[in-house]
Amino acid sequence: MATAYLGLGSNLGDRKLNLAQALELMSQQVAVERVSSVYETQPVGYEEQPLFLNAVCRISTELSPEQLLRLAKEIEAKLGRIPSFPNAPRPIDIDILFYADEIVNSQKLTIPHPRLAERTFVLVPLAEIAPELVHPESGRTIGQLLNDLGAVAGVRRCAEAEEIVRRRQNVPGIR
Ligand code: PH2
Ligand code: MG
Ligand code: MG
Repeated sequence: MATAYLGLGSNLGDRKLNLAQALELMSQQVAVERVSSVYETQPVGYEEQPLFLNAVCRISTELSPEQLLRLAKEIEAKLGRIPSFPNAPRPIDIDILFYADEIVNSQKLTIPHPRLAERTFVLVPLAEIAPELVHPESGRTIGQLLNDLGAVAGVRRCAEAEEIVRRRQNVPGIR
C-alpha cells in the first residue's frame, strides 16, 4: 500500500459537483482517507478564466503511479474534460502531488508535482491535512514551503462547497 496526495481543481460547469463526483469516482478505486477544505482560488498561469475551486486529498492505494495517473485521466474524461492547451479552463483536473516518497521523472509523469512548491492553491489545502509531509527532493515540509511563499493572496475557504463535497456519496449520477 502506498500513501499518495492528489490535487483537485475545477473551474468549468458545476465546480462543486465536479469535485464531489471526482472524489466519489476516486473512492470507488482507492481509499480516500482525508479531504482538505475546499478553496476558491484565483487562476494562476493563464489568468483570463473563471475562478477555481481547489482541494487536495490523501489516498491509500495498491495502484502504481502510472496506474494512478491512468485512473485520474479516466475520471477527468468521464467528467467531461476535453484535451486543450496548458492551463486551459476545465471541469476537473486531478494531479498526483506525491506518491509515497518516490521521485518519478518519466515522459508521462513527474512526481512530486513540479510546480507544487510555488502554488498556494495546492500548498494551502495540503498544509491543512499534511503540514509535516516532507518533500523528498527539497527536504522541506509542506508547512515550510507555504511559509517560504510569504503572504497568501487569492485563496479563500469556501464552506458552501465543502458541504456538497463532504456529502459526495449522495451526488447525482455521473454524466
Ligand atoms: N491549475 C492549473 C493552472 N492554474 N490556478 C488555480 N487557481 N487552480 C488550479 O487548479 C490551477 C490554476 C494547471 O493545472
Ligand atoms: Mg494541474
Ligand atoms: Mg493535470
